[in-house]
Amino acid sequence: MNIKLVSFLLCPFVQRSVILLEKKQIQYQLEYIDLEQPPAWFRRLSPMGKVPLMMINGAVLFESAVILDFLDESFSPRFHPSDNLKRAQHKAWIEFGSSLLVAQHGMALAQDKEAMLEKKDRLEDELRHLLPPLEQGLFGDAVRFSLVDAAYAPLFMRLDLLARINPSLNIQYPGPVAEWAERLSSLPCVKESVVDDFPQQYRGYLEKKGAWLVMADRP
Ligand SMILES: N[C@@H](CCC(=O)N[C@@H](CS)C(=O)NCC(=O)O)C(=O)O
Repeated sequence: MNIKLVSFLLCPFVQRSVILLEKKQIQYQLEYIDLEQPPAWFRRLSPMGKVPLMMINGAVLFESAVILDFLDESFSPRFHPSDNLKRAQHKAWIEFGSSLLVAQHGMALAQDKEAMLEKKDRLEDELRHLLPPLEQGLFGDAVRFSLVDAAYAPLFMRLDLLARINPSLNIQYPGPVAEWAERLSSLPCVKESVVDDFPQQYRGYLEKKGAWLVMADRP
């Protein structure tokens, strides 16, 4: 199969696919585009104008959760549970993870301290929803990788980076969420899923957008 993934350098939704491609050791090409000035071919192929866009032998796929499903069904080993109900639960939590990514992005780009703190409080509340499934061992563990892992690792990577950029952020994770975040960040497929200078690129993006979290320490 000839697989090409179209990406924006910092996109967490694309990163989900990259994590799975790396985990399954699938050959692929990655093409970065400028989302602010997308090429005409991209606008033609991407109905919602969003990345990730995946081309498989010329056929087009979009939406990160759909791409994860396709890769999982097409290349072994399978990481989605074989049980129908558990698989549906995993898909539901991946959807929740997408809403957390949107919330994290909003917090990261907040233009003033008040807005940032308000978004941070909301995100912390939402993160607490992860406690019951984690305590029930629904998502897998150190030996069982899951697509939920691939879907959430980009979130925790960005939260970790933000906390390094501005230690006052100090996000409060419930214990099992903190353990999960740490486990995901140590996985080779996660480490290899971003460019080497990702922290600098991410910071540069936040600076360009005037995010309070990076501008706060400026005179
Ligand atoms: N629901 C989509 C979200 C993808 C998404 O929001 N991608 C962002 C980049 S990280 C994008 O392409 N934004 C361009 C736009 O909204 O115009 C998915 O899961 O793939």
